[in-house]
Amino acid sequence: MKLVGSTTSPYARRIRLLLAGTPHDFVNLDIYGGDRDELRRQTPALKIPMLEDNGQVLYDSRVIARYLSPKLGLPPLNWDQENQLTLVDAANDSFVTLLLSKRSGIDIDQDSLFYTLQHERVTRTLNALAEQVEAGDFDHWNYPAICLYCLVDWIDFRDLLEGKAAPVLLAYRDRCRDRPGVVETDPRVS
Ligand SMILES: N[C@@H](CCC(=O)N[C@@H](CS)C(=O)NCC(=O)O)C(=O)O
Repeated sequence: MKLVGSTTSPYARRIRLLLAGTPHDFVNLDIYGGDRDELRRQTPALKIPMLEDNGQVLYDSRVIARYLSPKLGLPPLNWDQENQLTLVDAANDSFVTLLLSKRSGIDIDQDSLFYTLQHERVTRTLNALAEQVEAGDFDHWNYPAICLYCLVDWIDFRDLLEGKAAPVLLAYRDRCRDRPGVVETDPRVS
């Protein structure tokens, strides 16, 4: 099994955590720099993660997790867990958009429809996720919990985390420190 990703991608980290303890090759690409050609060879979507297993290629972390779950003996997600994943993905996608905009020299605090929508989405999704954390809905270390962990640790790593949800989410992140694979996949050290 070969996982193509990067050590900094929160989406690739989800799959690395899901695969903690399962033998696999991890290909670490610098997708915006020197490994762009390799990324082009791996996926026309030009996004990571990507998984290859016995000739089957899979794009998108959500699809990869669905493919891996039965192989790892995990139960399918219920509808509430699918919704948790959708909230995490919505926040993560908007944060990636904000970070790439910043790196492109765009003022992300400008009064424009596009950036107003991204800011509103990250605020509302993080608030909703923090409420669910407080209600105990992320207490079990399953795939949605892994994804929330990766989101929160990544937005902290990128200095993007602020607002009233931040203390609850950071406390959640800190409680997950001992989970399998978390230390080994820390983007600050790997
Ligand atoms: N929906 C995708 C999102 C993956 C994604 O956005 N990955 C980022 C890296 S963190 C990426 O490859 N970005 C490349 C780009 O946007 O050009 C998934 O869940 O796998």
